[in-house]
Amino acid sequence: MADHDVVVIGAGFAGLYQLHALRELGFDTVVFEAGPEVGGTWYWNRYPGARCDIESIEYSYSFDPELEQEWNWTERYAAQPEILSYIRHVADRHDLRRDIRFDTRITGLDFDRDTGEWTVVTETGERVTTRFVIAATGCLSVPAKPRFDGLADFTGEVYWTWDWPSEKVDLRGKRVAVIGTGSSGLQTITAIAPEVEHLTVFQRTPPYAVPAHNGPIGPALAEVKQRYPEYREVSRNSIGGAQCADLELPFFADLEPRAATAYLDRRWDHGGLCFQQSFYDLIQDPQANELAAEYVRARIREKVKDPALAEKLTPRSYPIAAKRMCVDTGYYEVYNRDNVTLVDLLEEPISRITPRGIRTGDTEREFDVIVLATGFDAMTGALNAIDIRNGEQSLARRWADGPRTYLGLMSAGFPNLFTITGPQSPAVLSNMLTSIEYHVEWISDLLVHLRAKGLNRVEPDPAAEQNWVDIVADTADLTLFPQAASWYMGANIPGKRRVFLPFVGGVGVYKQIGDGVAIADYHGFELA
Ligand code: NA7
Repeated sequence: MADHDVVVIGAGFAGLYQLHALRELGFDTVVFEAGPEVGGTWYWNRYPGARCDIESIEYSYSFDPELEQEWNWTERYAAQPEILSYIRHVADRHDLRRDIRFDTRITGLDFDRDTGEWTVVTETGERVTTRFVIAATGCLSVPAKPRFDGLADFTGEVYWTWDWPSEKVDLRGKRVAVIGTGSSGLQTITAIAPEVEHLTVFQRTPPYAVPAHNGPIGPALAEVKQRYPEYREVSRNSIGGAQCADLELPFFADLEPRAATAYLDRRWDHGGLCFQQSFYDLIQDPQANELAAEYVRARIREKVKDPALAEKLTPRSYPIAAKRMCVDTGYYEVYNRDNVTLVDLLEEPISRITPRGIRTGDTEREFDVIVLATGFDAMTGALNAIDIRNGEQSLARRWADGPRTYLGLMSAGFPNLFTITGPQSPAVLSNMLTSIEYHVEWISDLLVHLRAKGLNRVEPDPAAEQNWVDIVADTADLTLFPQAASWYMGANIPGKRRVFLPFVGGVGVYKQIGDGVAIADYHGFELA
């Protein structure tokens, strides 16, 4: 008999809700968490300025109506400390910590076909058996760690945004370099520019950033609290798992040019990632996309006083939204400061890091601090970091040419192993909270179904899995996403096979498919 019914890996938003849900359903469940505290992404990514790019009203659990009512977000977009307090509050409120083993990294999973049990192996070699494993390991939890020659010889301080120290880092009076201009880099740059002596930003690819228009949350929260159930229902059936207030979603071809620009104005004024939903087909129609891209480029020229600098900050090499867009709180304005310099790595690539600073070509710039904001091995990184085996084969090997899943939930040949917001589900293209809750509830329902039928094994039928792999690839090919070298494509990791990782169809469509599969007696899954 196995030690547990279910082992959950990770105590972030996904793992915590999965623990709570299964405990309520009477499953003996234990969570293993590598870190010393709950929070996952929001525990580790505590760099200055770290903030969610989904609105607080949406970036929260919906499963607990009392929690919805009692928690008061202070800002329209919550900062990392507030999100972490929220997660801690949820852990306390539901007494979750007693079933979480902290500081315990899982390094191996092995399925025994004879016993039908998984053996879970920890970093220290401890072995635990379980009937089911649920990987709540996060989509952006394993850092990319690009190689910079000489980094180990740098005599100043080095910080990675994903592993920022818990104690305050004093950057006042220091010469600071930031490498990377994705969301993490942008937020760090915006936060630290006013306090450092000099900031030098090393940019490889300029992002498209839209303003957050962040501020106190105001009466919006109280208003939504009065109709949270209906509000959440709309989000669950939307494209991105979040709403853009009452803004409509027109097809670009239906709009006169002036009307199209008016939509972009409205979205820009509203703020945030809703900008990429200015048109229903913004990521499909090249003309729609170019109009939106050109709109952002014009705004950059307005914000940055030096035209040559504005041009360097202007993205031109890929469609807007084909890489994750950034939501900024004064990013471009930072470059009007006297203490900020931009180094365009396309003109002068980094040749090495020296003991005193960073060398590009013949130029060596000296720094006291280097901050690396260089991204993550997205979606598959955390799963491939665990040696997952089914007796004969490893999951990493099976996924060498790209992930193979059915609905992003399970992989054929690896029974009783689920992934929450796994590759080939909407995940990173959506409000993660909406997608997490859907998966947690879908998996919980399936475990209840198995228990009720006296069954103990589930895995995808290989044909259903192949069909899903094809659907994910074919739908991505209908969009402009594959035109960017993004982490959605695995392009930021040397040697990683370039396939589009998330499902582009939207959370509403995905929910219809997932619900339909469940209603049809888990069609495409083999239950035994
Ligand atoms: P991102 O979005 O992957 O950004 C990483 C940045 O680091 C990006 O600008 C990269 O440039 C840059 N980078 C990566 N490797 C290098 C090297 N070797 N040299 C120079 N520059 C490099 O990660 P974030 O952490 O900012 O954001 C991740 C998600 O977190 C975000 O989308 C939100 O969902 C929250 P590149 O574009 O590859 O040229």
